[in-house]
Amino acid sequence: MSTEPLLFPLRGKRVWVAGHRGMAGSAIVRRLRKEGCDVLTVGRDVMDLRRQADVEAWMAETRPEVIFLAAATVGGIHANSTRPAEFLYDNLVIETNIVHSAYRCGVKKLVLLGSSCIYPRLAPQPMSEDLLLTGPLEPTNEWYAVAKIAGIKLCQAYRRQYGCDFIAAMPTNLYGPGDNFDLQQGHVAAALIAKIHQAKRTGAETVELWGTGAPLREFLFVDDLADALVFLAERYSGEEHVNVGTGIETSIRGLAELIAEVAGWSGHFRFDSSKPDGSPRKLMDNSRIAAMGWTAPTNLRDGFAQAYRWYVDNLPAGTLRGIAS
Ligand code: GFB
Repeated sequence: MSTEPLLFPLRGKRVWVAGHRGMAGSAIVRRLRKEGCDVLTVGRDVMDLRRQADVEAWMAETRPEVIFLAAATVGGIHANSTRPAEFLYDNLVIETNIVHSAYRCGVKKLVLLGSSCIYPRLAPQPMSEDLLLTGPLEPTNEWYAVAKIAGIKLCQAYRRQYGCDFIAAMPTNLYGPGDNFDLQQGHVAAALIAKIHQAKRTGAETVELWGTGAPLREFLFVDDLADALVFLAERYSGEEHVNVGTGIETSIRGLAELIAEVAGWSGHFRFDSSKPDGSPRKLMDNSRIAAMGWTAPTNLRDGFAQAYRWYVDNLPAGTLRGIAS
C-alpha cells in the first residue's frame, strides 16, 4: 500500500453510505468503522431515494461531507432482463437525485458505484476503462448498464461544470456476506451457494445451472470492494472511472465446482441451455487501480468459504429463501 500522504483523509468525516442495507453498502459501512468516520445511514422506510425533494431535504439537514453511492436496484441476469423499467428508472433517478443534491449541499467527495456491464458485450479483454461507449451493450443487462453509464457521466459533468470531486468506481461481479440469495432475482454466485447448499442438505445428486456453464466471469469479494472504495476516496480524484476487480476469471461451471468443493457437496451439474448465458466473457483490466497501489487481497477460495459460511449462519431457520419446496 502506498505511503504517499492522503489526498482526502476520511478519518473524522461525516460519511453517508447510501444503500447501507445492500451487500456493497453494508461492506462499506463495515470498512468505514475501521476508518474512524462518523457513518450516516437512512433506511428505505424513512426516505425514498427516488424522491428528489426528500433527498434534498434529508441532505440539507444531515450535511454529509462524503457520500458512497451504493444504493441501486440490482439483480442477476433474470432480474435484469425481466424488470427493465425498474432497472433503468430506479437507478437513473437515484443517481441523479443524490449527485445533484450532493452538489447543492457542497459535498466534498462522492464515490459512485457502477458495474462491469457498462462495457460493450464483445469488448476486447481484459476491458480497460477507455473501452466505454465503443460498442453495443449486452442485451440482458443494457438497462442497468445505461443507468450506470449515466452515473459515470454525471460525476464527470458535475466535476467539469461545478468542480465537484465526484468519482466513479466500476466493480466486477460481486459476492459475499449480505448478498441476495433469491434464486430468481439474485446473481449467479449467491444463487449457486443457495442451490448447492440445498442439494447438500437434502442429499440431492444434481443441481441445475442456467445456460451452458461456459461464460467467463471475474468475481470480487465484497469486503475487498469496500477496501478499494475507501482507497479511491482517499487517494483518487479524476474524471476517469476506475475498474475494481481481481484480474482472475472463472467459468460458470468452474464457479459451481468451487462452491461445491467449499460446501462439501459432490454431485453433478445439469445445464439448462434454454436459459441465457449473457455476456460470453467479462474480465476487467485493473491496471489503473493497481498502478495507484491497490490489489484485491482475498483469493477466490477463501472468499467463497467466507460467503458460504455467512449464508449457512444467516439462513432463517428451516427455510431457504427463493427455493420452491
Ligand atoms: O450474476 P449473473 O446473474 O449476471 O450471472 P451477469 C449470469 C451467468 O451465470 C449466466 C449463469 O451465464 C447464467 O447463465 N448462471 C448459471 C446463473 N446458473 C445461474 C443461476 O442459478 N442464477 C443466475 N443468476 N445465473 C450481471 C448483471 O450480469 O453482471 C448485473 O446482471 C451486474 O447487472 C453484474 O452488471 C456485474 O454476470 O451475466
